[in-house]
Amino acid sequence: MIVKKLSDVIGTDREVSTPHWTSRRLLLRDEGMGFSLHDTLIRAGTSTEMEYRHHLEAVYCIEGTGHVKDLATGEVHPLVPGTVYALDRHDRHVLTAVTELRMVCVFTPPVVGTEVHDETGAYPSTTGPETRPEGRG
Ligand code: 9YT
Repeated sequence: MIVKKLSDVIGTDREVSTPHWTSRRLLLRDEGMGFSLHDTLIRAGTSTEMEYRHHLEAVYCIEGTGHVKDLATGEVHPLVPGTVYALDRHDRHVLTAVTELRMVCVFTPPVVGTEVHDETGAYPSTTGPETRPEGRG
């Protein structure tokens, strides 16, 4: 059994920050669960366009308010604590934090650890030939 706390991750290389968010990566590929689990803070006032073409992601809002826009349909979904969205079609979307959002994020396949967004808003594939986690965040 793996047991750890958020405080075990903060201040380590499992805490990954960009100008828009800080992702505390509790479970990664190396833990062997088949998914990764992140406790992520999205900074108030930011909007981030993303498209995880190599991953599926579920995002559960536990603190804060904001909205997520589905760029395929134009629909805007409000986010309040207790709301989950799941990018089951690798959906291109814009996440906006009105106040700081705290989100529990699950990725499959799991992220390796240091990924930030590339210029398309994706994390690199860890199952194909393109395996180096790098990008602009
Ligand atoms: C909700 C979201 O996608 N935020 C960007 C950061 C990412 N989910 C992560 O690695 O925690």
